Amino acid sequence: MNPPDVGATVEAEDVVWLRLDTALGPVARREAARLARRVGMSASRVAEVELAVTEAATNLEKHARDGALALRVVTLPDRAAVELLSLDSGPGIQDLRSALVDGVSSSGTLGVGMGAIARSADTFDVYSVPGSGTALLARFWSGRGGDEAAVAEPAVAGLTRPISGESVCGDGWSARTEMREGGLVVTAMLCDGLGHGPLAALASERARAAFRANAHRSPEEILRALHLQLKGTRGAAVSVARADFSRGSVESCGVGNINVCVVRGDKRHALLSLPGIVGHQVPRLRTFQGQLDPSSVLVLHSDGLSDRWSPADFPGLFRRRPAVIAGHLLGQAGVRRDDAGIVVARAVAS
Ligand SMILES: [Mn+2]
Repeated sequence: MNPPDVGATVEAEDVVWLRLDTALGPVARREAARLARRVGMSASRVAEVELAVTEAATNLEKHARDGALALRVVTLPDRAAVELLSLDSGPGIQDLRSALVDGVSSSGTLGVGMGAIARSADTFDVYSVPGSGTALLARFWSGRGGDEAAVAEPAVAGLTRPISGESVCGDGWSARTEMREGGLVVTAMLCDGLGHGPLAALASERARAAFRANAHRSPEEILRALHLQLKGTRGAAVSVARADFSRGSVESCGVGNINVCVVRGDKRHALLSLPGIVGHQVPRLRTFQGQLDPSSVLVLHSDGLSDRWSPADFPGLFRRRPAVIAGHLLGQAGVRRDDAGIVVARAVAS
């Protein structure tokens, strides 16, 4: 089955980030209910989402050293979901299997209540490294009802988080997935607007609009269009990468400091970008090529994530869902002193 985002421009609206503090439970519950109602869920489904999010919040409060919940609406052409990510930096879950069975979890593990979240979510996934941290994904589609396509996994996921103290994020992303000659092709754009706050966010918003209008072109042509559209803004670092999973090729065109890489096995292969500021001054553009295999993962991230991560630090992570990979990397490598943005794509077997 094709991923459900084929033929669609994939974006997610602003993420509500809730840091671990004393009022996490009630605030998370309220935000979850607001988003669930917005996508048209029934009252009973809203209640289930509220309950699951409250469980996740309680888990963080009781057991995590540091962490946050991210809540947002994810939209496909014909449906929408509320998505929850719970990200923490430890201590990790020693025994995931028993954590998922209610009543079996020993007290003092993060897993208490996780079984309830798993049962009510349409998609549930948890990745945990004992000693370092956990990423939990729960997705609740509106209009659920045994529809297999409704629970299939999108091939691409992006996530942004504003610098501490800001509510808007200057990093923005957009992606388009399509089938070409039977193979999955993902085109992804990540934009880091200079500085932070509303003016940086405006540059990213322009970049997203220009991407939507030009996503069928080559990465280099897309970047050229973005450069024109960002004139008069603060400017930005931008990369556009296209991964063709059946041909085994990736091409990338970028200006400024966006990290683009392909993870294959335990290795990370970087694709270069050029110096400059999109919207102000760009050099003669160049496209860089790389190789993919069907299980490779394409990652784009801004300098709001440390560059010093290695796939070997996260055993098994790059075989997980794109949203889990994006969430865990941002949670583990993200910095608080800058806007952070990441986009992850892989050809998920579904
Ligand atoms: Mn930045």
